[in-house]
Amino acid sequence: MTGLQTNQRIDSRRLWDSLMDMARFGATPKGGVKRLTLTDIDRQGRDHFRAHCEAVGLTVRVDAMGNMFARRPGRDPDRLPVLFGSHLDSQPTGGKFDGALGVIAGLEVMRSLDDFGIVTEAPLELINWTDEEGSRFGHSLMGSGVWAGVYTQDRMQALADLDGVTVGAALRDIGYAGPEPAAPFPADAYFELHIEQGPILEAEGKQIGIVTSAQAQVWYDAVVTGRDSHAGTTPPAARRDALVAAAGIIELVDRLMRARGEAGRGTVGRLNVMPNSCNVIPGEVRFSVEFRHPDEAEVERLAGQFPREAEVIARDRGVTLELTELFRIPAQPFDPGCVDLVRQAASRLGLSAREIVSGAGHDAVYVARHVPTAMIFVPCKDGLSHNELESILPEEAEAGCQVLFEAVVARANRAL
Ligand code: HGY
Ligand code: MN
Ligand code: MN
Repeated sequence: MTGLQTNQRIDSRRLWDSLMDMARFGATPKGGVKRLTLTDIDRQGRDHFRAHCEAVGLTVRVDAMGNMFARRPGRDPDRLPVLFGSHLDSQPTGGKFDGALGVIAGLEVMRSLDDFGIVTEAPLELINWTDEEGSRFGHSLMGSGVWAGVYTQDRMQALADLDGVTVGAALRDIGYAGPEPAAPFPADAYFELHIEQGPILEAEGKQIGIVTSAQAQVWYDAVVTGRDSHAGTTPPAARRDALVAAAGIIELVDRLMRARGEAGRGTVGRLNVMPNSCNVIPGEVRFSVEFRHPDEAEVERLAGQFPREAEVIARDRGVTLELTELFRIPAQPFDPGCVDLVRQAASRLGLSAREIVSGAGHDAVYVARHVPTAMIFVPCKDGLSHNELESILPEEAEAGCQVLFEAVVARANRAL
């Protein structure tokens, strides 16, 4: 059956119930989720996802980075698979829908294909990418980044959390260090449904975001080293206060962001003070820094300006700064053919839509280096995400899932 009549609708009630089901794993009192990657809670969510994939006959593979691939055979086994999915890991104070929407909607696509007795020409693979968020080990897009060959498996598996647990050990502990190498394999396309995580679609009353590209970003790990000393006895001239110096660098991040107007993005999200004692002048402060911008040239300029000016602040404060660039992601355009399938699906369904650039990073950004890729956005309330109050409406989940369904089926049944 080529293409899809729009009267074949996904089951929105089943979709919503499955989203609420997944939200039980790591549920927080404020209505969000804390499902940090490779924790036992993440394992429970993964096992739950695997069980529901296998319940509809999908074959689940796991690669060496814990990426999960749930495969549905196509009529023609020689055709390249159409991939779709997202991530099940969350921020520490995350929402129910960041990542989970794309994975659970993908499961709904598979279930609906069974309901309609559709066997697509190409095989399909639903994916759960490991550690998209980066909040536990300080490095986002980890699973898809190794799969795409952007990061080496060894370097990523050696990363440790604040308790010294490495990625490799955590993968083994939860039983998701898979036998398959985490490496790109030939595929026909990749689609990712995700909440916008920003205010644009809601403000404009649009139901679907046709994502044309994702903005550039650069992340750093910063360590400022001064000297621990007694808060009561150390006079100003003798102080080498790592926290005061860090405060100056954090203010610099904000200043460089604001100098770029509404499109500027600069954040220090994580900070650790040592020894973190009330009456000790901090000797060491470690913190994260990230900048983003739709114009890649701006990120390049920031990558030159920020280290230079941060070094001056450190020197003036008599401390040392060790700044490690963790990664730099160029702006990533998506595949026009796949983007057009999203546009056509939204139009066929009579959904209001607009093109949009993704402010957030997504696994799709790395998959796009190997596979024609597109993303579908739906609005979220107040544009809020990475917050336990993150919320969407059932009809918004339904609209996004229906567009995903149509784009995937159209691509998997296209004439080659
Ligand atoms: O950081 C990001 O852009 C993604 O939401 N993890
Ligand atoms: Mn996400
Ligand atoms: Mn996120």
